[in-house]
Amino acid sequence: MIDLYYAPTSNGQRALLVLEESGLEFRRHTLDFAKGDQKTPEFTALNPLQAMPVIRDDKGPGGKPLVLSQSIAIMLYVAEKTGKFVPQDALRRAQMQQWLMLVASDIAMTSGTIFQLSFAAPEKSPANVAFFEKRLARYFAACDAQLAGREYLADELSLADLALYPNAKGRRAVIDGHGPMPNLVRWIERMAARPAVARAMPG
Ligand SMILES: N[C@@H](CCC(=O)N[C@@H](CS)C(=O)NCC(=O)O)C(=O)O
Repeated sequence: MIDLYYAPTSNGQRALLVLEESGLEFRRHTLDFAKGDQKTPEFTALNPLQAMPVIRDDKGPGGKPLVLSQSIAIMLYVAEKTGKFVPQDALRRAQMQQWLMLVASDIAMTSGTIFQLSFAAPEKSPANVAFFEKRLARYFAACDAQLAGREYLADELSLADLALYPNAKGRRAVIDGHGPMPNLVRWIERMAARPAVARAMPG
């Protein structure tokens, strides 16, 4: 059994999505940040960074328990455990890795920076928020171009799609405000229609 420690942010949703799509059995434990669930000694023992998502798999490699943080690491682990979401074909696999890394290093970071600048930073600056929104829109435009004539980023559903979806759904205003990005919008609708995606991220 896998225990998922989760909160409904794009990082948490990424881990939830891959687990829902995988068909693996798991239990979801939702953390309440306002109550400080992420700072308890029990949770800190799972992740000293006091951040979710975290999974604990009681049947990890070698049959031993495994505790893992970092949403993309969790996605890669679930993919390896199930043999899903990584294309067999070498070309598709290389493309999947490129788009997965774009999400991991650029899209998630830029989206997170917009959140920090809007809500957490000591000085608020609409101009800085607009600067990072424009940067994020460039990444989304690249995804839109890749999705022209394709159903998924690497032609078949892969980790790249599951990683991107929470950021694309959560930043829909950036996509619409800097569009049109018709291929990306159709992809969002296609993803939303998948039963596992709808279970993980309803509405
Ligand atoms: N790079 C990490 C980021 C994890 C992260 O920053 N999680 C945040 C929420 S998105 C968190 O748990 N923050 C705890 C807090 O705000 O106290 C990942 O991909 O999992």
